[in-house]
Amino acid sequence: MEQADLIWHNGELVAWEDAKIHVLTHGLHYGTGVFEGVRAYETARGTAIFRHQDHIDRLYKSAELYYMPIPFTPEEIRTATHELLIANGLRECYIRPIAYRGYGTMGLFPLEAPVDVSIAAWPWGAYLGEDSKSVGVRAKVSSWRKISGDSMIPAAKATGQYLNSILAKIEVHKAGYHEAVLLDERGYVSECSGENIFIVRDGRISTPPLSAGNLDGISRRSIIQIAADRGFELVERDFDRGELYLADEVFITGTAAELVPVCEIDDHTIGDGVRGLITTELQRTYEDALFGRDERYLRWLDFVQVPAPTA
Ligand code: PPE
Repeated sequence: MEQADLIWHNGELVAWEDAKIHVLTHGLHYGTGVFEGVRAYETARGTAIFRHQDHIDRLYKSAELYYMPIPFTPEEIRTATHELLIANGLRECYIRPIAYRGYGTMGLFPLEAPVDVSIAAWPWGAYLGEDSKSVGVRAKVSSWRKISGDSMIPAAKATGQYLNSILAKIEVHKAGYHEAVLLDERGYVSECSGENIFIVRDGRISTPPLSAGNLDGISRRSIIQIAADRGFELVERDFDRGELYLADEVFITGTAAELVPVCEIDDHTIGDGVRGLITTELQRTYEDALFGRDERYLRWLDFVQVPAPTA
C-alpha cells in the first residue's frame, strides 16, 4: 500500500511507522471494532471529503450497536480528519477511521476494555483495478451466504463481520473472478463483498432493500438520489440470482470501488458485456458529484483547505 506521513491516534498525530498497537488488543482477538471508508477528492474549489458527516454518523451508529462509546465527539473526529489531511498534504485520498476495543482485558465481555480511535489516510487508486470503471468486472455468486440479522448486525460496519466478505472474496478470487456477490439466507441477492449492487432491466433500476442484509451504503444512497434527480425509475426490492443474469446492466457501488459496471456474472454475459447506457449516465453524474462539478450535490462535500505542496 501507499503510505502517508502521519496517522491520528487517540487525539494525537503520530508518525505512520509508529502507529502500532499491543498484540493483546481486544479488537485483534475478537473483531470488536467499527470503521468507515471515506474518500476525499480534489475539486476546483479545493479538497472535499465526500459525504463526510454521513460517514461519521454511520461510524457512531455502528459503535452504538456494539455498545462501544467513542471517547470523542463526532465534531472532534471531523476536525481531526481535516487536520490529518492538511498535515499529510493529502489533496485526494482514502480515509479510514476506526474505533476498537483496545488493550486491557481479555475474554468475551468487552465493556471494560478501552475504546481506541485511529484515523489513517493515504492515496488509494481504483479498488477493483485500473480499468474497472470503464471495462467492468467479472463477478461470481459465492457459496457463502451473507451474515443474517439474526446472528449479527449487517447494518453495522464492524471489523469482525468482514470475515464473511473475506471468505466470499477468497473463494471467487481463487476461481478467477474479480468480485463476489453474496445471497442472503433466503437466497435473494444481498450485496458484494465490499459494494452494494444494482441491476437495470427494461430501463428500470432495482437494488436489494436493506432487509436483504446489506450495508446501508452511502454511495448506494447517493445513486438512489441521483437516479431520482435524473428521472430514472428505481425500486428497492428483492430479486434472486437468475435476475442478475437476465439484467441488461449490473453495477456495484462503494466508496473504495466507486461505481463499477459488472460485465459478467457466473459466466453469463450481462447485456452486451460492456458498460451499459444507464450505468454510464449514473456514473458520470456520480463522478460530477464527487468532484464538485454538479451544483446540486455540493451539499455532500466537506471542504478542507489542504495547502499546495511546497518546493
Ligand atoms: N457493502 C459492504 C459490505 C461494504 O464494505 C461497503 C463499503 C459497501 C457496501 C458500500 O458502502 P459505502 O462505501 O458507504 O458506499 N466498503 C468499504 C471497505 C472496502 C475495504 O476493502 O475496506 C469501502 O468501500 O470503503
